[in-house]
Amino acid sequence: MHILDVELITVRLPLVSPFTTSFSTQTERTPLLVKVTALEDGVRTVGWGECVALNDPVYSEEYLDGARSMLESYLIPILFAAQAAGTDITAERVGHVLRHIVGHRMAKSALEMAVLDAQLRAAGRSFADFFGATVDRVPSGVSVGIHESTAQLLDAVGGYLEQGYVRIKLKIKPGWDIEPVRAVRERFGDIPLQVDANAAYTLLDAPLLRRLDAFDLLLIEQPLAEDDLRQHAQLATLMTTPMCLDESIVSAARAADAIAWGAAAIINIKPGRVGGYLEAKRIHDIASANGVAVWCGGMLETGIGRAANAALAGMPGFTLPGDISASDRFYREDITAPFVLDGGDIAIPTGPGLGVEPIPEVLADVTVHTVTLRAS
Ligand code: OSB
Ligand code: MG
Repeated sequence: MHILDVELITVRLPLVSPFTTSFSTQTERTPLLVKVTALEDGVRTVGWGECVALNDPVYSEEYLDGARSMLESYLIPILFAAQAAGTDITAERVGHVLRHIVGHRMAKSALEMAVLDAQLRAAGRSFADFFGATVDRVPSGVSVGIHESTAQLLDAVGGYLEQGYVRIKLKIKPGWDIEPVRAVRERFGDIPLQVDANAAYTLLDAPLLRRLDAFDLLLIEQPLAEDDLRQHAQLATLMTTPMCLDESIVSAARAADAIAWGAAAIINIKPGRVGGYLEAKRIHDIASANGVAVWCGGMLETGIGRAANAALAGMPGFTLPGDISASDRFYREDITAPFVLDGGDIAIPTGPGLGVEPIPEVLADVTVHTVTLRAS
């Protein structure tokens, strides 16, 4: 494929309600879209990527302005230079071409995703087909933020259950853990329930965290810091609740280590966090080979990222419901045709590439910044 230009489109979308985690409260989302225009056998093709970096470096070290700068100053010029030197650009080659840039996985992921979309659209092939998805719909879970009171939390959870979400994930932090979990269990009984601490605890909190074992949770996600693989392994021996890692799993190599060391019984796969959909697929394969369940996490994606995540989650190792909720979980109006809940499931798009694209008028309305880089 020959890339003609890459557009970096920053959009701003208000959230339907504030989303609070142990690290921040978000009231809006500012995703960075990557639009690649290319020629495949002389025919024009367009591909879309979505960068999941948050505005601030509070979930990982990446952040919106840094990711945009990285793409603009390094990743896209490096890709153009490789192309000028004779490399036929394919998604499979993007990671290799960018290998000398350390880190910046969310930025790399967005560029690789856009190239993959362009390439699959040109081939008339869907993301689901590319991943080898074995289902046409995926069960939908919802991530429920920290609320100001237990009563408000119970209202929110009740609303999601009424809409048909098949699994509830509660965000927890010190001071908002045992009691909200107990309250949700008492009110809603035996629902599939899990918690996510976003690295808010230390191993010294083990006695407190062990009290969560009483609530028969599906898993506890990332209780300790990103770098604490050994300490997660130790905590796992102290708790019966299965240990799931999110922030810690930044690559297939790290996933292999976490599994070998007993730090992860379950893995949350987020393509942006691990550097792209190809690396995400490798983590799925490693986990499956080791009998470790995976599920697809979320980063409040627009319909662009949501489409790709749904396709990925169609792979057979994704045996737990993901954080792939309907568009209206976060947005009144998505930039693509909305993803909707259907009997607790989200349908995987079937068209070429992502199978969805931004609606031009909607995109124009929410775009706050655009920059275009052209191949020489
Ligand atoms: O830890 O899974 C997380 C959102 C932003 C950053 C980190 C996380 C989350 C979520 C939301 O839990 C998942 C979603 O997109 O529905
Ligand atoms: Mg998480």
